[in-house]
Amino acid sequence: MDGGVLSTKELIREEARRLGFPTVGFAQALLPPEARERLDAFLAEGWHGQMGWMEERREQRSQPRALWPEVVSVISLGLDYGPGYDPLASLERRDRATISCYAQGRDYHDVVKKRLKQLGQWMVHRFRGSELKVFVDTAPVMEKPLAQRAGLGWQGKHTNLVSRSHGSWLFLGEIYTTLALPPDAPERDHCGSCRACLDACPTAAFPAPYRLDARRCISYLTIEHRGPIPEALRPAMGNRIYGCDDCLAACPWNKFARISREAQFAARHEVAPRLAELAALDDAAFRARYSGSPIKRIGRDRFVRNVAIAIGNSGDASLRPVAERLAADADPVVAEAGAWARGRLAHA
Ligand code: B12
Ligand code: SF4
Ligand code: SF4
Repeated sequence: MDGGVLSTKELIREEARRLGFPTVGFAQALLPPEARERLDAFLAEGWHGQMGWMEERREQRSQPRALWPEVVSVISLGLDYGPGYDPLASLERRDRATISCYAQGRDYHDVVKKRLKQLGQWMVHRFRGSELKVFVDTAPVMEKPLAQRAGLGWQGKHTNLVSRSHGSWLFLGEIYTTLALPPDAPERDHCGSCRACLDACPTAAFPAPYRLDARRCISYLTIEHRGPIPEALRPAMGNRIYGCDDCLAACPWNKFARISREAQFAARHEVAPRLAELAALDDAAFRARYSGSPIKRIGRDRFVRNVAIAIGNSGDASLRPVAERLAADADPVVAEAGAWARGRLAHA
């Protein structure tokens, strides 16, 4: 590689760090055929549940050049969100809600996208004639395999990217660029014989290591799944009302993770609010409370459906009147969950 190309890469890394991305890596815009095969297998099993959008644009998802033929290199960027508290501590406080630590602060989509755009503008200005596109989460991009190839970490047995310096607490974003940048060394798997994440899952959502049946995952059930949640899975949800951190928190590599310095990810409300308080939210109050948070996306009805299930799991007789009120909710899915909770609390 000539010095000019190397310095381009180092300049980008430096600017990315200045913008607050602690980890940055470079890869060719190519994914191996396994990425496509594994995506096909996941979809063929139906493990994506109601996430029908995963079936669309498979070609683009599994091959960067199918999404954008001009792309030459992929820059993977990670922003850490290590919590400054034990994310599982609230699981025992049964009159309270457990909300995933990724969703306690400002929506990472907005925070990461804004930074990616700033970096992109800087690159377009600095490297005239180059073009780029920025992505975080929602585009048809396989972010984890790309980040592994760029050396940010490896896909652990819980399927998420684990970093030696940030553990499991890392959001991912990418810049697809027409610049030819020398790739970094891919990270290798450091899971070894560990299986802590697999054993920690409350709903047994891993049919095998590295493979997730999303339909059983509490993150999917509370965020993506519309309509009533299958009854058999409700008891294991406990008081988790938005996302789930159990498999991530179990990972021994988190001991190297620092607490995130990102002020925007700091909790904006009480970390574990009272279920009774959340059950009382109407549409306007829900929107006001969760404006700018990822939670807003699921809407009041899906959110209160999840709260009703947590109430049913609370074993707390003082929440019976709350369950009673939810059973009469105008939304039929909330009402069904409320009636289920009322039944569960009848003998509490
Ligand atoms: C769909 C989706 C979900 C779904 C499905 C999750 C999943 N694992 O597929 C649901 C709603 C359940 C979900 C949950 C969560 N998600 Co999500 N999700 C995504 C999304 C949009 C696509 C992921 C995808 O392509 N899945 C399809 C499957 C086929 O791909 P895969 O998981 O990579 O599967 C691989 C393995 O199965 C592996 N494999 C299969 N067999 C074998 C065998 C061996 C030996 C090996 C080595 C590998 C292997 O190969 C496959 C391809 O790489 C990405 C964003 C994106 N665009 O990439 C975010 C993303 C993965 N989610 C993210 C987060 C933070 C979460 C949660 C932690 C949120 C929470 N706290 O509630 C949970 C974690 C649950 C979990 N254990 O995965 C982050 C993860 C960041 C990171 N460090 O990895 C991402 C990258 C978003 C982002 N931009 O930051 N998510
Ligand atoms: S997020 Fe929770 S439910 Fe989903 S796989 Fe991990 S531990 Fe299991
Ligand atoms: S908990 Fe263990 S098996 Fe799971 S991702 Fe971390 S190191 Fe790998």
